[in-house]
Amino acid sequence: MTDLLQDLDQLATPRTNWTREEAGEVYRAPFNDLIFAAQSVHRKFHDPNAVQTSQLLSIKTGGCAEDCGYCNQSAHFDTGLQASKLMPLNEVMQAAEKAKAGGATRFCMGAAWRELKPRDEDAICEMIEGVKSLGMETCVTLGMLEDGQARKLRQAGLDYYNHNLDTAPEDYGRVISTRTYQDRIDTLDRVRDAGIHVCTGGIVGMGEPETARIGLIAELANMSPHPESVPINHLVAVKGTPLGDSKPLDGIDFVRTIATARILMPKSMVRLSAGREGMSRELQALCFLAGANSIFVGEELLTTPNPEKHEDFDMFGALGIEPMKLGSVELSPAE
Ligand code: SAM
Ligand code: DTB
Ligand code: SF4
Repeated sequence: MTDLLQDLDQLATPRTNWTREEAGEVYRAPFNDLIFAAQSVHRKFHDPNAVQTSQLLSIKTGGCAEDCGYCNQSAHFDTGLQASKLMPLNEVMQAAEKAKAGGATRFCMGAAWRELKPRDEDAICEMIEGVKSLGMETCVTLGMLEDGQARKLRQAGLDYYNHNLDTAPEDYGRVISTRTYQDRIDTLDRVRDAGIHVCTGGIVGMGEPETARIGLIAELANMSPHPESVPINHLVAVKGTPLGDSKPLDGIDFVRTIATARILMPKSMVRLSAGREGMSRELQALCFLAGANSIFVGEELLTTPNPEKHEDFDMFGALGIEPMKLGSVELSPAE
């Protein structure tokens, strides 16, 4: 067993100084050692049989100015996706009420924007206030934020802001050219400074080298404090996007990515995010064993399919997993 995985008490002490070598040592450890360590660390901070459920809604679809190579909402690629205007408040509220009735505890509203424009701020704040009034946790993902905007969203009742690093810095230029890695970090700093919980993660299965998956997790784990919420997406490959022909990542490598995230960020919620539609129940079960403790529920992510609710509840039943209830997740920093 690698030395790093030996001392479980030490491993469970959050650190923000992970070297790439150490992160790689964890990722590449013998699979059984890795999973044992990840599950042991997981049990120190989380209920091993409880999974949090978030539901997404695309409040503004398509026509985006950015060129993210994985995304069917970019105006740079022809994927046949129909673009839409910002959704009216009453439709957002209907979707949020339905999500709450279905058991989701967090409602995450996503817009295909490069950045939040001042003209849309009030409409977004009304959506946040509305969802918050239902007693759900609120999350939005709206692209880059300027100084002051994060504070305004916080005042409206925003609990989480999602803004992903997507991949390791050295792999980033292959995927996106219209905004920099530093732009993303700057937005995350503004979110953190405004007292909003940070939700940031990335995408694997984009044809990246193993070192990029390790590098992504190390970058996330070296944020201080750790992000409260870490979505690990498997690419949903969409025809017409530059990455649309990517070969799916081997399942064992996907589980290694989740386990490494759990070990390097012991207290964070690790979300098994996009791409579950293409995964067996057995692969998802391994992800939960490796420390994933959150999923997106509902038959659609933003624009692509997600497993049906009954499939997820059947899976939870088979595994003896309880969905977390509203109010059971503490809103405190992860580190
Ligand atoms: N436009 C905003 C932005 O990119 O910051 C917010 C919405 S964007 C769809 C949110 C995140 O979804 C992206 O950062 C990316 O990590 C993830 N995502 C987008 N398309 C995806 C796909 N096809 N497969 C997996 N994840 C995807
Ligand atoms: C995240 O990390 N994954 C979600 C959420 N944050 C916004 C988005 C997944 C999008 C998958 C492709 C789609 O459905 O459009
Ligand atoms: Fe636009 Fe977000 Fe898609 Fe990038 S990921 S193209 S910013 S919607």
